[in-house]
Amino acid sequence: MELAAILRERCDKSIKECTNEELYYALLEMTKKMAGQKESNAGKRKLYYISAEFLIGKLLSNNLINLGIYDEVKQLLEENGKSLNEIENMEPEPSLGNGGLGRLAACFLDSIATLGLNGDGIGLNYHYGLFRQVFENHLQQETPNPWMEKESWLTRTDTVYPVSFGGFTLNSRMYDIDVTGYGNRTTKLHLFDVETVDEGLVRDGIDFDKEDIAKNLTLFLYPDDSDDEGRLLRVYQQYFMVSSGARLILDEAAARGSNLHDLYRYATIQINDTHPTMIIPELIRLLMERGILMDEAIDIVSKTCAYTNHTILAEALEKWPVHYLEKAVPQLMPVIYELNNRVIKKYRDESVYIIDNDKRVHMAHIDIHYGYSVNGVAYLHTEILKDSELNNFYNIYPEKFNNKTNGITFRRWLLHCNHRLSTLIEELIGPGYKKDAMELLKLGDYVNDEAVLERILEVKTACKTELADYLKNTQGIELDTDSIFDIQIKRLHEYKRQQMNALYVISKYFEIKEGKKPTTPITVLFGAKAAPAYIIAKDIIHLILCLQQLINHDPEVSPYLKVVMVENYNVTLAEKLIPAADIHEQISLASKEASGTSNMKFMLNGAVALGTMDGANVEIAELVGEDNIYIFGESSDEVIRHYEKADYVSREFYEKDSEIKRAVDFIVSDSLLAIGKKENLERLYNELLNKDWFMTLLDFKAYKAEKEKALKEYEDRRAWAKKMLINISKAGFFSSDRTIAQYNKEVWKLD
Ligand code: 26Q
Repeated sequence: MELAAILRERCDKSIKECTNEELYYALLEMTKKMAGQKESNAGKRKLYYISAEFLIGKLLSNNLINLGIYDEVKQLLEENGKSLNEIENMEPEPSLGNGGLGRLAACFLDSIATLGLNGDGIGLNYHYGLFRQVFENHLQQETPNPWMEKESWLTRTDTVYPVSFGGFTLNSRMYDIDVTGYGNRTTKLHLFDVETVDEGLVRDGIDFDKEDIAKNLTLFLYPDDSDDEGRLLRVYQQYFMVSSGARLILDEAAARGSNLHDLYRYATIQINDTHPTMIIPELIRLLMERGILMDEAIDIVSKTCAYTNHTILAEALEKWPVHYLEKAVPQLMPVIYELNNRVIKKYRDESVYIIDNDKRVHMAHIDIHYGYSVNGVAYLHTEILKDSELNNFYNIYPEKFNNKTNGITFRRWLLHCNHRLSTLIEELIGPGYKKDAMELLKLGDYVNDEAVLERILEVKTACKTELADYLKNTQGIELDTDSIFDIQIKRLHEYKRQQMNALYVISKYFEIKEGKKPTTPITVLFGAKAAPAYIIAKDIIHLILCLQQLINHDPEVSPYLKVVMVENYNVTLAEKLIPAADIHEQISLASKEASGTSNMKFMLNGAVALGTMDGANVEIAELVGEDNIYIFGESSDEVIRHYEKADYVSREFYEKDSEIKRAVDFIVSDSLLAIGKKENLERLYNELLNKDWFMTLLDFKAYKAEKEKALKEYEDRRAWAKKMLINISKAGFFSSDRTIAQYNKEVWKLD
């Protein structure tokens, strides 16, 4: 084994004598070498998946699995008294994404590599990524998350491009991460970085000088907030990424034989949400610089770029003021004005213009007019885009619209995070499901097999114990592994309605106080980061942490109910939490969650969903059938009607229902005010009572009733195990291999 040789070279020690840290770096070196020796995917036409976020997570285990040497390495280490798990703890998690969109991009790269497609990722190399979350006085604080150590998965390349902004130019250097495919070749993730970045710029927490672009451009990933001074920096980041990416794409296409007039035969670019949209005007500009006339340049680029939409929340659709772009990227403005003029000449409907009357540039409009494909990320989401949010565009370009329901890579979200379950599955149906996820359907043969159901339950219990040990060691949190693990993990956003779950906890607390005790104890687990400038989201975290303090220290209640909010929820924690879940909460207000992807991960790991008919929950419900999922709440059609008529008044629900009133009032009760901050709790209380934009109180009663049903049905362990098995067996559709194969067949058409 190569590892021993690497260790001799690095520190002249045997495996036994090495520290976990030394072993981690040696394994990193070995894995990088092996990935580097694998052939890259090839072909004439190449896909570039461009994204401001790639939430790749830790890479060591995943790479060992994909290279087919995981078991061998684990065993070798064990023979020498070492644990791969502990070595993994040495690896910092690169947090180059906010949440779903960034994690999706990472799953897609895994599937592109696995399917052997000719495609690479293009993004930015943020030095601190997304902030690290710490809790102080029951409040979220943000600190930097340094992840690039002296050695990392990054390989510095010699590719450097000058990128010009209004008034100055920065050098962009490309760093590569090899993405290993499962038993196949590799692709690359290209991350661009400024040479002049200065980590010394960071002051308190994650505060830094936002003006000094040369020093700060790739310091942090922007959280999805509305922090104004940061917005301009985000434009600089975006342009830096797309300009570097566009140069790379043109160079590579030319090297493969393109004369640029036929660029679309050599390259196709998937634009991940609007963040990389400026690649459209940038490519047009670069083609014109190379002698191609405007008309033709627009035509070429329009045949090269495709756009994925991930949201219907109006506030999340990017609209940049013209004066931002004039200042940061003046060279793009003539192109953007021309693109807009062509739209104005052709269409009278102002809602499809690129620049609006308030002089804001609608990035999605550029993508839709000047790209060849527009897709949503789940069936319902795409239908809503076509029928309402983007209906005016759908009427113009019906042929461009298509759906690509999201997926997840089973290598990370089953093989890596849940060895027990993947081993059991392999024992039952063989290894074929690892390459063809639909083979999981074969598990259907076992739904009435007592012995198998028993073993599924044993696996779950073992995962719960493992999570409990991990949280005890890392966060000092105690879990009762005999309790029902009810888990909600996702970014904190009002539309995802963590506040509804918190209100449930309050009402359960009352019941227990009044002597109505649950048969099996319940642990409600949360994990969520809030954008630093998102005040109400931070108030919701505050409420949950205050409830945790109150309930877990109340001897009357805590034997039956516990609330746990894990600190710094990230990919690593998700990998521990998901296998341990009994129930997972997917409770967004119907129509608001484009897809969700944790719902798919939980399902694959044998948890049962409690959710609304939103995003991909709709497809999950259809696959597993109503006995194997808990659905509640108003439909997306009804919700959309409420918004149109503006007829939802939260106060009415509060006044007419004493249970709701009591739960909401508890937010500002003496018990909670003794623990938390008056200002925060009162603000949240007022928000729920006077606004409640995402209709928490509307669905609360139905939510509570359905959750009680789930908790009751959990008691029949055999019936529950059957639900678990059915969820696992139907999860194959949500493999990102399926999603990527569909993108390729219907959009990219790589040869
Ligand atoms: C925009 C402007 C300025 C600053 C930040 C942003 C910004 C950053 C991140 C806007 C949006 C995001 C992230 C969005 C996201 O993660 N969307 C999720 O995408 C998943 C993958 O498709 C879906 O499953 C989720 O439903 C969707 O919420």
